[in-house]
Amino acid sequence: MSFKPTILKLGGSVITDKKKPLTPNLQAIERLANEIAQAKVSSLIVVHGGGSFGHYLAKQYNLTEGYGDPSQVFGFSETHRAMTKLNSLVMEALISHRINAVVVQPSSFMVTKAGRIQSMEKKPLKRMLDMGLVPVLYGDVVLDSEMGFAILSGDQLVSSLALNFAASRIIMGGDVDGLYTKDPKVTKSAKLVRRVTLEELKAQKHDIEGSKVTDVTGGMLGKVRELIPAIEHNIQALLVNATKPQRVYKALRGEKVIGTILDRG
Ligand code: IP8
Repeated sequence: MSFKPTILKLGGSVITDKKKPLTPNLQAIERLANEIAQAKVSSLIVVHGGGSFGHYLAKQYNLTEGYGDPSQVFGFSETHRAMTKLNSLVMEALISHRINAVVVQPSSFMVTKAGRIQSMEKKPLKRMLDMGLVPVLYGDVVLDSEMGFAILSGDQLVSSLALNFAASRIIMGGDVDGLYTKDPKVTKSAKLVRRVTLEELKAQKHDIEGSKVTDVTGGMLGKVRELIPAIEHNIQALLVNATKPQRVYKALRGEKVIGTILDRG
């Protein structure tokens, strides 16, 4: 029996210290692994971001514009290696909580064209889900048919996986409670918006500025924009603050939780 999967994104800003290069937040990783285990979701795909691992190196080697000179090829290797290091910490935590997690490396089964996912091999992932495995993917450097290579954000992955595997819902665990009327890190009076419709999202009605720290894939603005195709297909997305204990757990359980729901309206 197969269920429609839930797609959970663990933001790089949650599982790493984004201000310190190559620094994981082990406490957060451990807590989130525990929340995922406790929630006992029947079908789940986990995607995590790059934080101070992938973004730091992608910026250092200027990888966002694609292949420019041979020195960047080593940058590809280093950036990918950094992501596998972060991923192995996430995997350790998930496995220690007896989650049937299995790594699926995006660069090995996906190709992009001008930075957008062009093709992917779907069969292994489909079979993993049928088997009750929890595929764990991450933002990665991937081969690109026009640019040589590209940075594939976890957010684009989430949206594409949701569409390709007919997800029941998307849960985005970030470092803010959701979307605000203004940037909450700058404006104290900013108010959390509990629900945003597709129309409002497209009109950019609320404050969804890009993040201020190193993020080569566009921060909050990039995140919500990427979700539009999935929301158009009636897949609801919920933004929650994964730095706060129990929010991801409640979201996975379908319980009432502080956050922003994005839906077709
Ligand atoms: O943190 C980016 O993934 P994101 C991954 O989900 C790299 O945007 C390699 C920078």
